[in-house]
Amino acid sequence: MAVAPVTYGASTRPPRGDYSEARDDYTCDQHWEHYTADEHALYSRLFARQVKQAPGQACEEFLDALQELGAADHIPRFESISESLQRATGWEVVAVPGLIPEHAFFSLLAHRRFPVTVWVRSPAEFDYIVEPDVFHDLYGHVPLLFNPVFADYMQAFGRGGLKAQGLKALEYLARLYWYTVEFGLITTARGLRVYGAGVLSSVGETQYALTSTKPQRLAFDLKRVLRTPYKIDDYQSAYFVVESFDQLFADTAPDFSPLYTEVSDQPALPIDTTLQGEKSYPPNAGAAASA
Ligand code: HBI
Ligand code: FE
Repeated sequence: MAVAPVTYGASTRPPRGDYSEARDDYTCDQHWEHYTADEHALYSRLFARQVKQAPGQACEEFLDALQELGAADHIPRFESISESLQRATGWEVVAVPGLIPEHAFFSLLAHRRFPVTVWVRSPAEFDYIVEPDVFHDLYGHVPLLFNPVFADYMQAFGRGGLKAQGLKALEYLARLYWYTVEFGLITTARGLRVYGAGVLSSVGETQYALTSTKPQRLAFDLKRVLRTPYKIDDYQSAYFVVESFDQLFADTAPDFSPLYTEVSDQPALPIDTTLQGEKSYPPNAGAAASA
């Protein structure tokens, strides 16, 4: 199936992956038997490295769900994850060849179907990869789908995406996705923790997001997020911090249409400065955020 370039983040690029077998909804078969021993080993090394740094950095809700991904010594079968995920929150993991067009992506989310890329990054991309591969999607995104509130947020996001397309407001909604689902932080009694998949699945950014003095960490404010562009090929200059997933869900539950109208007339806001009156959070103390 010919696939139009997909805007992912701020740029479009021809999609990577084999779309020839993709169905109309862009899902495909995982073909678990096609993975090589080297691919299982690479996934396993990525998993072992990230899970080692997760305690004290990833949020509790993520840590609680990690074991649901099954054994870490091979790439899991998506249908086995879907069995436990269905029981937990009614979501399922579906295989896709790679990045898929926005409409297909949002439609899957709106039906509690999370698209997971089937291919594995190359060894050369061990530390950094531009597009989501099976590790980023499974390790970064799937555990939080076991959390009922976050699972509801993701479905609402899918529905909101379909609506935003109709309102030509996708670029705003992509910012919300970026600053929450991909790069979101959450404040806890023991300091800041990560919930964003792009940070959780990155070797260096978790530490940077929590302890570096460079980026700013702003209290989540929906309008600020919708007006703040992001960078896709470097660590973030700004992270947004929620107090809870309940707050994230509540703050983004209302209809966005009037907001889109309002922000479309306003200039983008700077990513690397804290504006007058904005609440920001200090970095976690100490190099290794205590567990
Ligand atoms: N496709 N497979 C896949 N995964 C994504 O995260 C994804 C996508 N297509 C579009 C898209 N994300 C963006 O539009 C969202 O990040 C907003
Ligand atoms: Fe992602």
